Amino acid sequence: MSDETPSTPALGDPAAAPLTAGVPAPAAKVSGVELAKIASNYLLGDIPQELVDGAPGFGKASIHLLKNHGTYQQDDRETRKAREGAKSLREISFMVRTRIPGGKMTAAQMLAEIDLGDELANGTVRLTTRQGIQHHGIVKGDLKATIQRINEIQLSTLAACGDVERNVMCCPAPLRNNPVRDQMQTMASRLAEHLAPQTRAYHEIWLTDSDTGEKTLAGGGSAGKEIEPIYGPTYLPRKFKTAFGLPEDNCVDIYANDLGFLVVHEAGKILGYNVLAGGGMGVTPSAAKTFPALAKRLGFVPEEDVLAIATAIVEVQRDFGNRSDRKVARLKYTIHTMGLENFRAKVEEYFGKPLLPCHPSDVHGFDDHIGWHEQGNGKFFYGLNVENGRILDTHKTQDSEKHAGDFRLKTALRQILKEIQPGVRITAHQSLLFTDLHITDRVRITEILHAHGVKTSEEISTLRRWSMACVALPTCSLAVAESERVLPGLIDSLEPEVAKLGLSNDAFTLRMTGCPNACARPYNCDIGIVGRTLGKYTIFLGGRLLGDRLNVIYKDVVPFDELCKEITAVLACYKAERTAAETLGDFCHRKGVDAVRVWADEWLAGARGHG
Ligand code: SRM
Ligand code: SF4
Repeated sequence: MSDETPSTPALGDPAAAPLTAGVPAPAAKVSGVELAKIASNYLLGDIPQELVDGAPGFGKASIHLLKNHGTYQQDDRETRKAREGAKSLREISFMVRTRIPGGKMTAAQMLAEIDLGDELANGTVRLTTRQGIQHHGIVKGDLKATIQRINEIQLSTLAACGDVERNVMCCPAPLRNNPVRDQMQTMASRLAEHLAPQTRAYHEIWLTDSDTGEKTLAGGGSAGKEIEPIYGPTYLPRKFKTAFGLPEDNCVDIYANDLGFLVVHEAGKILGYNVLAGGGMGVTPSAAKTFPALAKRLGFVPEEDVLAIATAIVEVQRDFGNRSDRKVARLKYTIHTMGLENFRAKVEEYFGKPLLPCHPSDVHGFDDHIGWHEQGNGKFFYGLNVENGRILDTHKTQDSEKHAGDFRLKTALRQILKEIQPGVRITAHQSLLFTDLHITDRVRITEILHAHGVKTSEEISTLRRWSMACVALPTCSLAVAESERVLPGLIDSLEPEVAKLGLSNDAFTLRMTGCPNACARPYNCDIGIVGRTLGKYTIFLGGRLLGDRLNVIYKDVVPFDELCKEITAVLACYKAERTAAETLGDFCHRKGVDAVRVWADEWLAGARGHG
């Protein structure tokens, strides 16, 4: 990864953050969320009573606790206006997230998730940037049935959200000719299981029949026993995210995670893992103490020490993370506050031995696994690009008016899953892999997609393939601008401009979010577009496909309607001034955003003959 400091700061700046001697925040000042956790008896709280109290939603403490169970209380923000004069402006509904380690599923599980979306949610299914699945629009009365149905298919929502280890990401490519990926994927699943919360509250609330089930209290029945041996009663100060990736294929964006395991391998054998710690993207622009950060290279461990080092790091974060101010409670702030060397020493103390120095290997490649690939065992897998992860049937078009009324991805997927029964994997780019295919399935999958107005991955532009957007409006309570709903249109406008510049085959990442929380990881990609306020965005440049360098602000408060021309001008500059084989991100980083801005503004003003 690059240690160079950008010339123009990204949002927030580590240098501006306070250094407070590396000690935990005083217990007296713990945040409201911490108080809710302390009082909850291992995440039980008042959820059982409130679940059946007849009110449309939950109380404040339960809303916090419910996240750990995989659900968010939300409302469709667009219906608020229509409800003026009603008792409440918010028509409460719930988002439910399934945690799927490494995004690995069966066809039957995926079909069940699609059915669930139709029967209890809003009729769509959303693949996430962390290889999970979200449903929106679930009413309180259906929450238990939703979570039960997800558990019936051997998946879980426990710890999909909340102050715990979230979905463990792992490169999903099913390459059987190289045991490294299989072995790494198995390790990711083991770690997910190892770090899953142990509380009985989840089972008690969601999986016990409330009429006939035994009435226990989550922690109460096991007095004297350690309920949560790793987390303890207050879990972690904040969300915690882990990913497993390869140097030649950083498809999981390993440097954006709290904890990364970068596999070190030679001749088909895993030598061990480089351990990376303290990555995270979210920032609060009004709080200078917040900043996006890439994970730091901490040390190397042999395979047998993966669970132990992960436990040690989680426990250090548990004991030293900030529990009074949630804005600075992620591991990146703990490391910043303690200093990397103190943090490493503390981790080694918890680990019980010194860490070996990092192996020199680092990320140098990236594969989104889209398109047709041999698996290595005589079978194939196919990566289907799902635009922004949204699986639906719609009268809206995929990317042009030509196919209006014609786009039925959900129905196409149902047919593929039922007829061909492939293995399924979700990528960290909100897309799907169908695995274990026969050569003959290629024609049939293409037929099914076309019959439902869905383009194959080969038929979409490189630009669209490498783009992604977060959910944002209307469900996300933190969104200040549109994202998923407007990115396809922006790409429609950009495609002809990119073609005119002769850049249609150039791969660069374009990621959009509806606020600075950065759920589509816009701060380490080539072009980041981050919602600033309704209809206006900040453009970031200078990260790259490899995800190992943060980008910096290029222009701020740009109206949506101007994004196409602003990005086109940057691409024109890239086309004119790049060196051979230089990627967009590397070019912007080398030239510097200030110089790119001067060039692009002249181009837009016509001074360079093309404006
Ligand atoms: Fe996220 C909060 C959606 C990946 C950083 N994220 C949210 C919430 C739950 C909004 C809220 O708190 O009320 C969003 C739900 C919106 C909705 O209506 O569905 C939300 N985040 C998503 C998803 C669905 C985006 C997507 O389009 O795929 C992703 C779910 C992943 C999963 O399956 O677990 C998602 N979120 C991410 C990522 C990317 C990643 O993890 O690789 C990030 C940046 C990395 C990071 O964590 O730093 C991310 N989400 C945030 C943050 C900022 C955290 C921070 O440390 O500042 C928030 C806000 C918060 O936690 O306070 C947030
Ligand atoms: Fe919501 Fe912001 Fe995350 Fe987008 S980036 S889903 S707007 S929290």
